[in-house]
Amino acid sequence: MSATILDGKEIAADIRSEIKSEVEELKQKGITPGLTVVLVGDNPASQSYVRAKARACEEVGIYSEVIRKPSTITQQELLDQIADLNENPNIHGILVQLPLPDHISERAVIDAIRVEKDVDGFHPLNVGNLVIGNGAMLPCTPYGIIEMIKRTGTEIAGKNAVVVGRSNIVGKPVSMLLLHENATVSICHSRTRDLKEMTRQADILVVAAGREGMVGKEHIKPGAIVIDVGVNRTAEGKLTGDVRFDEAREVASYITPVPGGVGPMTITMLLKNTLTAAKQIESV
Ligand code: L34
Repeated sequence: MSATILDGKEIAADIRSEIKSEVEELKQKGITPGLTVVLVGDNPASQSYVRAKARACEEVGIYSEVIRKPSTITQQELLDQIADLNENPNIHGILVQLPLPDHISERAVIDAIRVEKDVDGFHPLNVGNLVIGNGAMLPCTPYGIIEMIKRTGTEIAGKNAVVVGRSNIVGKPVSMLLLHENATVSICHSRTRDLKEMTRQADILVVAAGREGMVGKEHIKPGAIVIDVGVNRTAEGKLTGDVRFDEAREVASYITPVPGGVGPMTITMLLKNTLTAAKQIESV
């Protein structure tokens, strides 16, 4: 069997065209959704993701601006910048691209973002609401992953879902979303004793460990849905996932490629969250 490839670009394009028409409706009511992305330092990967985010905003008619700050900025200066954006009536979404330089506390910065404008869904109140199932702003990558799984037409309820990785950005929140969809969820990590034994039980396998090629066909139950969240650069500068794609596709039923899988969905759900934030803040 050869898996069907879950084309993130194609699914993203469908969702973006829905977002675009909703943005047009809002504009007719005099509201233009606005997003500010704050980029600190000159990490090349961050620069490329931030450019892609700005381009995507433009594509759907969302106003966006990128504020670039040198890596020497102090934490207080960054907090002051966020305080300004919290008060700016034209800006409905604030995203501080991670990682931040070591001398700045990511937690302090995220906590400073007004919760209604936290389009990353990283603020503790949004995280808490996500756990409770209380209508939170969902973090973009996990939100995109659930959309991709749903679009396979597969019923998630009752399935075994295994998540490899326990980060605050992906592993933990996607586990919660899968739980809300009534999957039986296991979370694996670097201290898991027998990874293969766990992942081989997965009907839905989400790999977000950040280790190039760590999952191969021996980890995959035949017919599983495999979602690869890895974005690793090889020595030659090529982008690859955490899953060995060529062998995994022989076993899986559906699989996401890297690039062109989860990445474009992450950006699309950011657009969706910005639209949602604008509607909530403007009460429409
Ligand atoms: N605050 N920081 C904050 N929010 C986020 O949601 C992110 N993330 C992660 C890094 N830091 C963040 C992103 O945006 C990772 N990430 C991200 C976003 C988009 C893509 C990859 C990672 C993406 O579009 N990837 C393309 C390839 C891009 C390339 O060639 O470099 C893909 O097709 O996978």
